[in-house]
Amino acid sequence: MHQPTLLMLTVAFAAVAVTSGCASSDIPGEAERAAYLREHYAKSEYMVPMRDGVELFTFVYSPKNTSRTYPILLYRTPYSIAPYGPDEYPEMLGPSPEFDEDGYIFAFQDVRGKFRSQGEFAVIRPLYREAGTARVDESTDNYDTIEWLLGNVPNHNGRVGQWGISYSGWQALMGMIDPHPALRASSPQASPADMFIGDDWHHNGAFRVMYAFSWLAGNARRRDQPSESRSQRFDYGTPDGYEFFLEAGTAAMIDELFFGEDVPAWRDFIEHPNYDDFWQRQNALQYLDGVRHAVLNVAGWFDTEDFYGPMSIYKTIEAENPENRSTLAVGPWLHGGWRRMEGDHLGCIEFDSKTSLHFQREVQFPFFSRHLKDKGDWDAPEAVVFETGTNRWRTYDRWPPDNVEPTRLYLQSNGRLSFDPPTGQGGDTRDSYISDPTKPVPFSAEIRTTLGHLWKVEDQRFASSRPDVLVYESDVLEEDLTMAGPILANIFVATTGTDADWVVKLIDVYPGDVPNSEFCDVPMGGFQMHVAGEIMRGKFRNSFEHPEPMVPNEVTPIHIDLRDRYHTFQAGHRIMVHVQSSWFPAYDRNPQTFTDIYRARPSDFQPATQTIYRSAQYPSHIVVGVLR
Ligand code: PG9
Repeated sequence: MHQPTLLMLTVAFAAVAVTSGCASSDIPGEAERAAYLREHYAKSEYMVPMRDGVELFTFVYSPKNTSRTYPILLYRTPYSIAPYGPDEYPEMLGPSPEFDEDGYIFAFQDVRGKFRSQGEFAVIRPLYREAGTARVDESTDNYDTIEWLLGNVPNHNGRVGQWGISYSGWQALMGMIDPHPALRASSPQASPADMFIGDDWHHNGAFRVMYAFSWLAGNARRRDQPSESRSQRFDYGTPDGYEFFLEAGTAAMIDELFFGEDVPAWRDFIEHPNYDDFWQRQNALQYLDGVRHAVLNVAGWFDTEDFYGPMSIYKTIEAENPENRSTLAVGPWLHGGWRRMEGDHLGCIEFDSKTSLHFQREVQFPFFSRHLKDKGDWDAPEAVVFETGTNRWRTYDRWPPDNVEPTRLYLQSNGRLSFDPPTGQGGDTRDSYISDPTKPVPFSAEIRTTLGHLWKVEDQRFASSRPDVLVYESDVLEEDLTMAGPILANIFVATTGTDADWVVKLIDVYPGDVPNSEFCDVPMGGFQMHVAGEIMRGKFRNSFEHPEPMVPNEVTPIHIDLRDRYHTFQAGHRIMVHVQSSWFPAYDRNPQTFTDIYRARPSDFQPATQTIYRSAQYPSHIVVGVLR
């Protein structure tokens, strides 16, 4: 998330209008919103000293009404706490407008090494006790900041809350490790947890080259000194990212062509192609065994950057701290969409209500009010989850819910998908395609240079007609089928190469007579909604630390966690599965020759024949949790 204070403001103040019963013509504009905050909040700026002497630039907005005390709500970001200047106000201070109206002391901080703060920035800095470096990290910076705020900002009530989305959500997560005792409520939202396994940089070891490239170009350039200015937009010289990344080649070639000394963090990818110490030290999950205070974990079903993070953080807190009552909230949102969109649709897919407003008012605001102000009747639900397909909110006292039955969906002959296991034996009980690294399967039908947020809600018909994508489809469902919890793909494959990527997508196929959506001009009859999908890099199938070649033409089981979902395939719909061996340039290309992919030579990139088995002996299938 970039520019937290400027995010989603149209939506937010539409919400104010709704709360206060204003007609839509009364919705205030940006200037009015900032004027409201200027009238009610005083802005101060500080250089807050950390234990190593480095000072972090911090704004504090305090209510002018000092007749009562307020909790402090902290937000720390690498994306700038603009607007800078003592008289410049943003359009919103809290996670939603309710906070601004209710009164909090809002503290915003540029993290170490970013914008006006001193020090050096490290991308997802590991805890110092692991890195063996200076005795500071983002956890100690959180602690020191809270300590300083409590000692220097007047009129607080002694309680602190912290929230943030994505990188700032990860900052909130770092605040939860060895937390300051005044920290009473944390809401890490779309926080990454492990950058090799499932978040921004890699999924199961496959490199998210397009995203990593744009993020590092924009956020990780070397700087000479603190400054308010941002990096210039990278000029791709073409609107077509598919062509750009095909021509740019491997990570090592990208380094040579575009980054070099200017973006040192890019070298980390090249130096650490496997799940070595460098990546393991960044895995936040290993530090979550001391979380005693209240936590609200937030995720979006359609988040293409950090979905693994919040789900695994929630599950780890549950497992490691059984007495902790943390809440999981998951809605039908893209990355951070609960703050910057109303949440009534994504692309063509409609959700029938303003799901973000529901979350903001019924979950997030009561959570902080209860823990920071002892106000309201918030009784922490375990899980507040939105069921896509039927479009309703549900609460559960555990996630995944109890009453799910693991059920297998098998790949069958003639592109069929069924709940019955295959019976076929022998030679023709398999399907093959040629995967050619010079013509990888695009991740999107759109021509674009950056990944964007909507590719996982895009109609998948563009992919199902390719010869290098296998398609399996169920009969028309006679009744609704609800899946809740993890989805796993267990496929039996063979390749003629020595490495290969395996992508499995689970898709909801709409009936032919579905009316079109007012939100897009895609014909909705036959729409292929991407429900879940993941990639597994073949060489990591047994170990992320110690890659192994695939043995040419040997039948090999591949297990892919497609992550949790809560979706109803409605009667009249069909279930579909796609299998393919590239997803470009969302993921870099596998040369299909076992090698260090970041330094692969052009001659390593070879077409391969990929085979998927669907026999009694090798019954490739997807396991879903069917809700009873
Ligand atoms: N997903 C982004 C990110 C998080 C952590 C590291 C790098 C990038 C973000 O939106 O902040």
